[in-house]
Amino acid sequence: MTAETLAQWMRQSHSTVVLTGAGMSTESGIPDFRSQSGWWQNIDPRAVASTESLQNNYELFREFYQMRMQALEHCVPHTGHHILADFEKRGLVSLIATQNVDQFHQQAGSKAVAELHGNIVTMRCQKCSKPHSKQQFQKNAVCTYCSGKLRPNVVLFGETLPSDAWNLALNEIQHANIVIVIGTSLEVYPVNQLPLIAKGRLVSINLESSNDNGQFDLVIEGAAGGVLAELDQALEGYKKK
Ligand code: BV8
Repeated sequence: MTAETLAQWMRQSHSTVVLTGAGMSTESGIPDFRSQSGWWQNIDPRAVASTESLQNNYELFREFYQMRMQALEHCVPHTGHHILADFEKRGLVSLIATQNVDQFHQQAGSKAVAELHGNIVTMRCQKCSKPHSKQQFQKNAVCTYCSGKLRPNVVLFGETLPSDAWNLALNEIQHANIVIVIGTSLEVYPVNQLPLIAKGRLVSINLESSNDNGQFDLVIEGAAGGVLAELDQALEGYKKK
C-alpha cells in the first residue's frame, strides 16, 4: 500500500482535502514543534505563543516571533508545496487546511487554503485590530492609531480559531472522499478533531509512525516532499479539469 494506492483512490475521488502541519515545511528549512529538532524542545510554548505571554511577557513574545519571521525570510516552499498547488489546478485537491503559519502553500500557488492557525506574515494591533506592517512589529513600534501592542495574525494558545477557516475546513472534510493528513502530530486541539469527522478515506503521510495510526485507512511513512513526488509520478498526466 503506497503512493500508487493513494493515486488510485484520488482518481476516483470527487473531493480530496489535505490537512497539513509543520512537517510540511521542515524540508523548506523551517523547524517543526515536537520533533527532536522542533521549537518546543527547549521553549515552553505557553511562555512565548499564548495569550498569557502576549499580555504579560511581551518582550519574550516579540523576540520569539521576530526570530520565526526572520527564519521565514530565508526559506521558500519546496517541491511538495508546488505539487499540491498543481494538484489543485488539475482538480485533484479541493482544499488545503493548514496549521502552518508560513503561507508557503499560497506562495507555491495554492488558492484554496484555510489558515486554521493564522499566519506570522501579517500583523495587527492587539487592542484595535488595525493592520500594521511586519517592519513596525520588528521595530517594536506601538499601534499608530491607539498605541496598543502589535502582534502577528497567528492563533495563539488560548485563542479561538478563525471561524471562516474553521467552518470551511469542517464542511469540506465532512464531505470529502479522501482526507490526506501530512506532517502533523495531531497534538493540538481543535484541529486534531478534524480527522475524526472525516467520512471518507483517511490517509497519513508522516515521517514518524504515530501511536494512533489506527484511525487511518492508509499510512505512508516518509518525508512529505518525497512522498508527494512519488504521488505526482503515479498521477502523471491525469487531471479532472
Ligand atoms: C483553543 C501558533 C479554545 C503558534 C499554534 C489540555 C488538553 C487539550 C487541549 C488543551 C489543553 N490545554 C489547552 C488546550 C487547548 C490548546 C491545545 O490544544 N493545547 C495542546 C498543545 C495541549 N489549543 C488552543 O489553545 C487552541 N485554541 O482551543 O481555543 C477557546 C475557546 C474559547 C475561548 C478561547 C479559546 C489554539 C491552538 C492554536 C495554537 N497555535 N501555533 C505558532 O505557530 O507560532 S499551535 C502549533 O502547533 C502550530 O500552529 C503547529 O502547526 C501546531 C500543530 O503542530 P504540528 O503542525 O502538528 O507540528 P508538530 O511538530 O507537532 O508535528 C510535526 C509532525 O510532522 C511530526 O509528527 C513529525 O514527525 C512530522 N514531520 C516532520 N518533518 C516531516 C514530517 N512529516 C513528513 N515529512 C517531513 N519532512
